[in-house]
Amino acid sequence: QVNQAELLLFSVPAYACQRRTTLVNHNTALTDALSLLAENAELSEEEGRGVAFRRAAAVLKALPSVVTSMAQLEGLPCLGGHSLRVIRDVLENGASHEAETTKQSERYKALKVLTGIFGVGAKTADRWIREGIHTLQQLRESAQTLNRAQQAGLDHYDDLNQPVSQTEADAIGDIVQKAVACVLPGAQVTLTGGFRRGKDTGHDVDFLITHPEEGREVGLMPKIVSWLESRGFLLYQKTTRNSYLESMDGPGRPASNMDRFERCLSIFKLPDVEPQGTKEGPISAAPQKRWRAVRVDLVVSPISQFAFALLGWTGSKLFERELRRWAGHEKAMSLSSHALHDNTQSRYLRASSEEEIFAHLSLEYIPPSERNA
Ligand code: 8DG
Ligand code: MN
Ligand code: MN
Repeated sequence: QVNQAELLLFSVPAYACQRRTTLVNHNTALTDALSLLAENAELSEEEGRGVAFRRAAAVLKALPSVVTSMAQLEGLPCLGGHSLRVIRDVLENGASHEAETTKQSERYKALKVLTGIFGVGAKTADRWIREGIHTLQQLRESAQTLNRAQQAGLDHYDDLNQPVSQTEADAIGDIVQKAVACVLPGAQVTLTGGFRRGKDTGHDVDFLITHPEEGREVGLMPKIVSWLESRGFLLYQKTTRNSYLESMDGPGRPASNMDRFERCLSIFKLPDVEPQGTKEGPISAAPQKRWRAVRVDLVVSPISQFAFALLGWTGSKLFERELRRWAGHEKAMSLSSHALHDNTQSRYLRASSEEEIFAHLSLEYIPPSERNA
């Protein structure tokens, strides 16, 4: 069917941080299959396989039109043998046999349900499955002790597995804005994560908070949390230092910041903002719930690190991973959400905007809406 003369060949750079990936995806049949296999690998703690499938999916997301034949994929990066077999299956048969089989497997279904509980990762889910726990009902009836996060996750399971809308994200933003303005006037709140990339739903809402005067942000998180807690906006919160990846990435954070509590994983109690009456449910005498639980991540950063934190918390996760890989492998630099270290010059490179960080890395600037790798 494909006319060789008009064969549409694609060309894509190797790192996701070199590409513009919008939310418009012309190859969802292919990327859904690869993403499902990536997710399954991650849930099975096969990180390498997971990344390989994620990278393959990201290449296809960046293509300007639909792929119709294997020949068009000639020369594209990140497409290993396994990913190519999956793609061929979808192109020839309309579906990936492996993806379909995985989706229907008891193990995958159980892993999905259990890791759908906030606070439950692949390891815990795997342990429970080996003990015969495959469903929420079985978990509730079991003698498993849950930690505080998992208990909250189980209590609010349905709410937390319902996507957060932009309206809800805005409402949460107003609350956070108000809290921050009350406890530290002049402090600034920025929406990050998927919503900053233009997504219209999310699994949570992410905010980055700073103050234009260095040092004024110290001790801010506990004050925000107290404000929210005293007004009944928090169903759960855990405030910690932000140590994600930094510990493995070598230099990235000045030791003087080690005692700063800067990250808060929380569950908000959000009063209803979506129009009512669309909610289905049994007709009963029970009073209708007038709020819903929403996952919210808060991060506080000193202004000197703000650009790094903004870049680091905007995502996507693969885009972030690829930025770090590019920095390390191509530039001999270490990038974290605190700093950029030039390993050749043995010094930190300053930046007060995301644009400057891309420039330090010799990358063309990619705006948030095009970081949807
Ligand atoms: P979603 O919520 O709409 O599903 O998508 P998202 O907003 O892209 O995903 P996310 O899980 O909320 O993550 C947003 C970004 O934050 C992502 O780039 C990864 C990054 N991130 C974490 N945890 C941590 C952490 O502990 N430290 C740092 N520096 N970044 C983190 O998710
Ligand atoms: Mn998010
Ligand atoms: Mn988040």
